[in-house]
Amino acid sequence: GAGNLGRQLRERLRGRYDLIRLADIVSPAPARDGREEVVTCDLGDTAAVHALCTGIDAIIHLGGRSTEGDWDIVNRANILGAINLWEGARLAGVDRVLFASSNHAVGLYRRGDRIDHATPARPDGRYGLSKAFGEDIANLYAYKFGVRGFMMRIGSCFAEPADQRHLASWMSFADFDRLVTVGLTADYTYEIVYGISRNTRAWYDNANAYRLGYDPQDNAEDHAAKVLGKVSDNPIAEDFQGSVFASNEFVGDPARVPPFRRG
Ligand code: 15L
Repeated sequence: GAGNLGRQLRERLRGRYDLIRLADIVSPAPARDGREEVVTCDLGDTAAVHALCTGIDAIIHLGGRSTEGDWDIVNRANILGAINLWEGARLAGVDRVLFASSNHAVGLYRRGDRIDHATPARPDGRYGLSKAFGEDIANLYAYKFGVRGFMMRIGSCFAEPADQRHLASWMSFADFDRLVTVGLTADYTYEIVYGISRNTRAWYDNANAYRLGYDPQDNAEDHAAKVLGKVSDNPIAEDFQGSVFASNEFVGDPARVPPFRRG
């Protein structure tokens, strides 16, 4: 509820539901009316997370670590945090969990690869791996325990594209709202979709999101003039979709990372 995307969504969802409970490890801004509650909660605190899930129909899980981090940080926030959250959802009978997965769950595919919702994870770091774990725990809880899962592999959700890479990966805040609305209302059990706008240069085939009703209205291409040519001088970062998340600590042989092949 206090993070970049949570604050955006809070404004957009305001008044749409009987109750929106906003949680964060730091205090979210105070509740403004009878339809908001704010809770300060560490995702690693099992009892607190279970309590958070009670009396709620749908969880939008944007919490935890949102960039690369040491194992102990990623483990507590994103691995233990995911276990606590999905178990809390199961115990409380929550209908669905929408999860902010990330392009970094598949960040070691190349920028020339066109991947889709069925493409296996290829994490580009500890953070990306924790997002792949979130997708997998959601899969278990969806099929085995009936907690619907909507996995949004978010590209780059910012006010505007900031560099050339974002021409492929950007999602506007308005399209994020549209995607979340699909996740809150569509009929599904478990789905993976890409969290991007209708970008001309997208690396992702987002047909699965469109099938479920996502109709993005923005296109990063409208900002191309400002960001074309804004690239780094790091060849590994420029090679992989995950950019610096992929190149940081990379000591392997890029030639041994195969292109994506279907089937
Ligand atoms: C992410 O997963 C991060 O949370 C976000 O801050 C951006 O770095 C984004 O990926 C990206 O790849 O642009």
